[in-house]
Amino acid sequence: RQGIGLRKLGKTADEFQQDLLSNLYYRRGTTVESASARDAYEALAQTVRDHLAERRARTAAAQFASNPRWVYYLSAEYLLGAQLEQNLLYSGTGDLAAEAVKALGFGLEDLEDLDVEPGLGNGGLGRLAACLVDSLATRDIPAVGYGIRYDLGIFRQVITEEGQAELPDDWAFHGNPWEFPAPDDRQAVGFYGHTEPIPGSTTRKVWVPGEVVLGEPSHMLVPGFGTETVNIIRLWSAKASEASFDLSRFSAGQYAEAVQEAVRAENISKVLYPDDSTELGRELRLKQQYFLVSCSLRDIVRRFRLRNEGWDTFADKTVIQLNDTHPTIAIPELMRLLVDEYEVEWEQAWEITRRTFAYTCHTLLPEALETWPVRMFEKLLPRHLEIIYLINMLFLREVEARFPGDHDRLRRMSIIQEDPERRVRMAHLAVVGTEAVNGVAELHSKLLRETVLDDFAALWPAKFQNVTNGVSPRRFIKIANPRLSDLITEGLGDDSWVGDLERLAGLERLADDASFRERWQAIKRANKVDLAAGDPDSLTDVMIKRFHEYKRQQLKLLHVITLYQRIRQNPAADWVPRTVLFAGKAAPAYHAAKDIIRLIATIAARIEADPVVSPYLKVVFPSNYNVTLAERIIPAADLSEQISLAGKEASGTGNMKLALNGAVTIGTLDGANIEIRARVGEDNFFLFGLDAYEAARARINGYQPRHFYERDEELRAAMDTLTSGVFGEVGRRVADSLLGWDEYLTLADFRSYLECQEQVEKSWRDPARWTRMSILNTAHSGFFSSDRTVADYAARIWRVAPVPVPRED
Ligand code: 26Q
Repeated sequence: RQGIGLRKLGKTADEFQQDLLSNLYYRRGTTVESASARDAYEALAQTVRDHLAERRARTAAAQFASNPRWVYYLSAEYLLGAQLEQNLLYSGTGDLAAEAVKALGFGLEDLEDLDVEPGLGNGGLGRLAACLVDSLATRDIPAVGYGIRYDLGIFRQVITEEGQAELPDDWAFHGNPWEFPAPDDRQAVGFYGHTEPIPGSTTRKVWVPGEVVLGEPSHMLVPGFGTETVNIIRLWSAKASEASFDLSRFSAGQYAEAVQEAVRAENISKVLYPDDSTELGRELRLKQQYFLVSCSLRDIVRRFRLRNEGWDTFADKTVIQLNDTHPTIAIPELMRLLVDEYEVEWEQAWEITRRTFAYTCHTLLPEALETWPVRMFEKLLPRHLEIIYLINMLFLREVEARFPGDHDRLRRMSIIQEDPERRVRMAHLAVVGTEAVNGVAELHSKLLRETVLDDFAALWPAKFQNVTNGVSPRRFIKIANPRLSDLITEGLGDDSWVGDLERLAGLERLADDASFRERWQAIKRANKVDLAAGDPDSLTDVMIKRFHEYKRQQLKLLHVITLYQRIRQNPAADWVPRTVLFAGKAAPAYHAAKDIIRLIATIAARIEADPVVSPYLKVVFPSNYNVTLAERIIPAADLSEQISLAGKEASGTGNMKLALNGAVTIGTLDGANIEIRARVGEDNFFLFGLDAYEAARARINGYQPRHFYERDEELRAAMDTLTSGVFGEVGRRVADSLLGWDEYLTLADFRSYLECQEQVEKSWRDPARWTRMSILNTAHSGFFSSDRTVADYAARIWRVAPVPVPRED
């Protein structure tokens, strides 16, 4: 097959134009004269996709030839964001494209509006997966991300009189131009059924599944920035097998029954669970998890076997990173494949498995640690339960040998929880079956070792690591904030900072340059004008994240109510005008979180209608927060609200995106806030509230929210307003929950927060000072690039090196 040359893709404006035109005619069957915006969009997407596909082909060849250790990232969620702009940037075809579509009578922006974001994730964890695969490709690391191709992504949020309502997100309605179907690589996944012993073997078993579902992969291209590498994420879609269509029932006119089994099978990848903490004990969720795991592991094993190497090299050629416990069944599944299907001895299989996996934990909330009822496991995955029991027995033997007679320790550490019902503890399985366990920020990793996983840290101290999260500088500055990007490039002399974010430190010297500061400030203002959320000269105060009580949107609301009351009492004073912007979704079944959304809408309307207060205070709630909206809000933010109760937010990544774009943080000593503050400097960060140890102690010492209510007049006034019912029943419910128990110590931190906000206003009144703080935040946030995060994983956990892809000749 040698000597066959590829027709080169257009590299000049004329050639690119030609390619675009070909796609318009031959793929869309449309003429230039009759092309709609959608025709133009589809033709452009095809043209850009071809550029990436060509690189992809070279990448696959180069990576296969180097026979590296592969990184496989397993994640139930990928929150990728819109693809067109990123792909234009990464393929270097942005300018060509702008010119070419202009000739068709369209602007690039019009076409970008048609580019739908695949919302295949809930929030932080899914977005982190997207940033990490971006940086893996940027660092030339051979990697595949595995996930689920949900037909319906995270729901579309609409705000009504009753608060949040949810609509289905049929993201691929118009088709998805960025996807490459690979039906030949489909896999069969078993569920239910029973196991049978194999005569003469104590460890091997035959699993006879009761149901078989097909997994069909398609991939999305993941280009690296400033490199030739194009990796992929492989997303599995559930398909009923032919046999599940009941032709005899159909012939008998029982149409619904005829397809019942097929519908059941295909429901597995129908919809993303819209919950970002717990969705207790749903069988379909466990099915999704096993579906992802089984398809992906068979694909990984298939790829390994292409080389005909012995199993003893499997872990040298494979590392599988588990994005939280959601894909943890991969541990017993690999054991099952090795022991039952490939007849590897249990001890060798266990060694391979442990050396292959690593686990990232993303929480500290005890209720967010996944457990599954043993009964459910037994029914759905009978063979996996047997394997888990065996793993647990051998593990507890190890514990017993180290801590003889310590029965309480055995009970605490067991993979099986006994009371009040028998459940499988996925985090314990993940720690036992992996070589490395990491938290996602310094404090988080430390608290993991000291609290939820303390027994495991005592047994295996070397297993526990920290890898602080990071974000993609391409998506969250270069693309989201073009004005600031251009100024940074000018200030630093070149644009190498986009792929080497620590270079932002060079901006430090410009923080004292008055003309640079003025340009910086003018850009913030222009971004606010674009966002059109409020007066561009007001302090734009943003809290953008999922709604959860621990994140404490309630605390921000108490601040708003207090400002409202202060302004009413003294309308003539010199108030700092503020626009408070909230955005985020609540899990549909999380009523307390939805109450808070409704309360925000109520208070926003009340302020809007008040002529005394509205000149100084505005509350806005743009609906349907997603990656695309984040890219518009973040560049316009002055103040970044990171006010979770210390010890609850594992890391946060929105905090990094905002700091990078020159928003100043007001925050607690929680998650990555601590590391942000250490880097940007105490003077450029507004700190308030209890620390994690003080918070834990307060709870132990019998914390009483009423104590704070009684001693703080303004707090009492704000709470009484809620209780009075002027903001409706929701106001009452929120107040009752705070006064009754206040799980997240909102009232305890209220005064400290308000005083800190006064410091914010003092700084804001001095624009030179504020702008200096803003510049220094950007200058010292280079550490929070996901390129650095990936470099950390590569060096300390994966032990992998880059495989550069040669340029096209
Ligand atoms: C689990 C079982 C059943 C149904 C849903 C889930 C589920 C789904 C999503 C549980 C958790 C999630 C997502 C969690 C998440 O986004 N965590 C965030 O991860 C970020 C990246 O590390 C951190 O920055 C945040 O601090 C953390 O909250």
